[in-house]
Amino acid sequence: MTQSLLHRILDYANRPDPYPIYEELRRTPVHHEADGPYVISTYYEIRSLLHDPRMSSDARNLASHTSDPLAEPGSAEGGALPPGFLKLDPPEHDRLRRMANRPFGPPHSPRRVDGMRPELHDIVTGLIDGIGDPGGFDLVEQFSYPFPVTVICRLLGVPREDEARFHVWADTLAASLDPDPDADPAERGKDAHDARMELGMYLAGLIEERRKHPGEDMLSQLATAKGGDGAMSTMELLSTAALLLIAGHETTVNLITNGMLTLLRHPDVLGRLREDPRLAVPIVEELLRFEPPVQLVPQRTTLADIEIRGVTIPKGAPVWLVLASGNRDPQRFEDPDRFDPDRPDIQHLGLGSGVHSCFGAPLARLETQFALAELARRLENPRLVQDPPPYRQNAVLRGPRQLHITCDGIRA
Ligand code: PIM
Repeated sequence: MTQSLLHRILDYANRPDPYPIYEELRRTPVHHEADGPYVISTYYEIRSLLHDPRMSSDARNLASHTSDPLAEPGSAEGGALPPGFLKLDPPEHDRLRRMANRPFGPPHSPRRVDGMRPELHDIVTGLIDGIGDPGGFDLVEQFSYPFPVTVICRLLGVPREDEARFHVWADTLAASLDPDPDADPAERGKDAHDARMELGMYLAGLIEERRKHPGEDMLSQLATAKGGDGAMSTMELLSTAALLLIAGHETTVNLITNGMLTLLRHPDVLGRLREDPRLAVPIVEELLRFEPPVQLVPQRTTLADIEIRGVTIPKGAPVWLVLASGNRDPQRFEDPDRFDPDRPDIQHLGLGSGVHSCFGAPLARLETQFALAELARRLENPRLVQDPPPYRQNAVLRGPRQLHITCDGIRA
């Protein structure tokens, strides 16, 4: 039996290279299979819907939760945390995002991310120094995972030692985004619900401590803030903290690993980066186009009937926006399947666009620029041991589970 395009996207066998499937998908820019989501795969249509106020990110606006295999039945109700601002619409989204931004970015905290440069440098140096055997190591375990996790813990004020606990919850929540058509949705919903509950209780304890003894960290600042928007309620604070912790955890790891994999497949670019670390800036942008860590945005729905490319998406229908496909659309990018950091224009969709455009983008960019520039400089003659590497199950948050590298040594 021929598999539907949706099943092929979700089929683990296609994880190393989903791009030929996206190419097929783009022949029908608004693709709809019976009872399934409307899948948008072309650049201009995705961008237009990302900016369309008739689109909602709030699962409570879905006409039917069951018709979308990605819907999380447990997430919006039933005692767990309410949705974070990623899954809310204006005006609630805007208020929470503005409040979260106060201790994170301009105009109130213009130095926050940039001020982390010395810390990022120290963490990267420590991790590369700690690579035991340069003759054979797993980059994910030794570097790509611990780096962003250490950074988000420091930024939020979450003890790094608790990582083993929240790692399990973060993984369960990331897995709940992965629409395994054979899995029992009730079971998955329950797992995600339980993980959110436990993460919420863990963060509640932490926030209580930070309220009593505030530090310089973001949790302390969020817990004690009284800006123009007032204070966050305890539940808002918990769901914002959970969102930032998980987002800082499950995405940059893949951007860094996809980045090193791509550079090892393009040794000319890796060599140029070694000579000139400033090239890390366009390299990271081209990576966000070429191998984005969030392949598709699965949690949108329509607040009204929306006509696009001659198809009417009915109100309340689930919509998937396949960012990684839009990024390879030949109508937008010349020779889209070529990795080319010298492109004069790399206006990718890798960090989204519109009101939900990635909140953590400045940090994700800086972390990945640092990581790749230092790996390029310090690893002597690095090579891939296995190509393609083994991937994580997840089709939405896509990246290698391990990246085995061998090199001749580590430079000082
Ligand atoms: N996580 C962190 N930044 C963005 C995400 C995300 C976006 C869409 C779906 C799943 C995760």
